Amino acid sequence: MDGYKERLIEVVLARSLLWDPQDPDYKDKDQKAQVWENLFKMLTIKELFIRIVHEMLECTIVCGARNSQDRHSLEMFSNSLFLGLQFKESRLTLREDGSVSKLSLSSTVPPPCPPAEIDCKWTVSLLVFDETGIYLPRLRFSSCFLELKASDCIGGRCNEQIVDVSLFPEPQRHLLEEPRKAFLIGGITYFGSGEWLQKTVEAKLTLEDVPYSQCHVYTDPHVITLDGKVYNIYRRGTFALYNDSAHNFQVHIRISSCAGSTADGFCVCGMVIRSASDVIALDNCHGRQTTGTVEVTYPLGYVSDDVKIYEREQNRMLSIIFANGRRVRVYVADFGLSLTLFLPGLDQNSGAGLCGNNDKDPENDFRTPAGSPVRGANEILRTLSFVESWRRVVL
Ligand SMILES: [Ca+2]
Repeated sequence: MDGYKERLIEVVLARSLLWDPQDPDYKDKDQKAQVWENLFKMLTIKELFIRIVHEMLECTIVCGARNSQDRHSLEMFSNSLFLGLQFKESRLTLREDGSVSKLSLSSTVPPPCPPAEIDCKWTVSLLVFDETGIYLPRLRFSSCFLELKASDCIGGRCNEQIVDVSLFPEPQRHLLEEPRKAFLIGGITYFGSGEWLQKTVEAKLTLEDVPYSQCHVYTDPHVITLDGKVYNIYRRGTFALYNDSAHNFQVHIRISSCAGSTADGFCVCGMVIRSASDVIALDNCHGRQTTGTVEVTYPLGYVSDDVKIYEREQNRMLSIIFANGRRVRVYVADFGLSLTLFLPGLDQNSGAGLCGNNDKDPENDFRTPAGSPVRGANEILRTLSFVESWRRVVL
């Protein structure tokens, strides 16, 4: 047995039998100490065995009466005590809405470093894998790297190192029906003259899906807002479909006469999406494209790697997917565009526009850009006022 484990056993013996901080009775250590003090007046330890297997320590004890060689107990076994680095939150549930959870890393034992060895430390690199071992990049940490120095440990206790962790949407994934399990693995590197055998520290994660909100604009054009309110747009012009300044995301649509129709009508002929510094325009408002097609351009001349555009059904179906989880799906019909805006749970209660305010309440969707409720003598006039309030350009 190496010297470090012998030192650990000395520490355990010095702490009487209250060695398991995970034990629910540990809070009553004062009371328990009193019980033991009284027992020790009558009892003595006949046999004591301490085993360390990997990072687990277990004790076996046989007690007997002080005044008798013959009277003794059966073998009693302690709970296992983990020796090493561990996360306080061994299980953590993360919701797919970007909310922040805390992970606390600490050591149950002091580092095997001489006090004068000031550079002695552990470093822990964090990675997350799903149940099949596939790396999950959509978990984000405030730091992917933790460092515990010997100076963080005083008197056998080590200060906690805390990291923030958030789960962000996976843009190309279908919605999950069940929470997904994952594993947070921290790879440990030890820098010191002593011995440290533990190679990893782990936490079990449950990843909870947060359903996307969807806003539909279809045919001539009917709208179903993010909160489910249904209305029609009977105006031409350019309108703010959705504006979320907090997340730097905007979608504008242009409504004109329906392509191929001699009758007056109202159809979406183009749209512009801005996400941070990326701008994507879809246009068939100027007659340059044949019926049933749309021109995709980048007004700033480029888009970043945060944007992916997929085309299906002979370019009739376009999916514009952003790394932050927002998506726009566009169907290019002969008359114009039908589209669906998908927003992750992260965006709830943020943003406004013709798609409403995304707060789960369809009754309050008709609000102006200033946030005031739209009023009207009847529902038709109220709808017109609401649509007009989000107009940006008159055609
Ligand atoms: Ca609402």
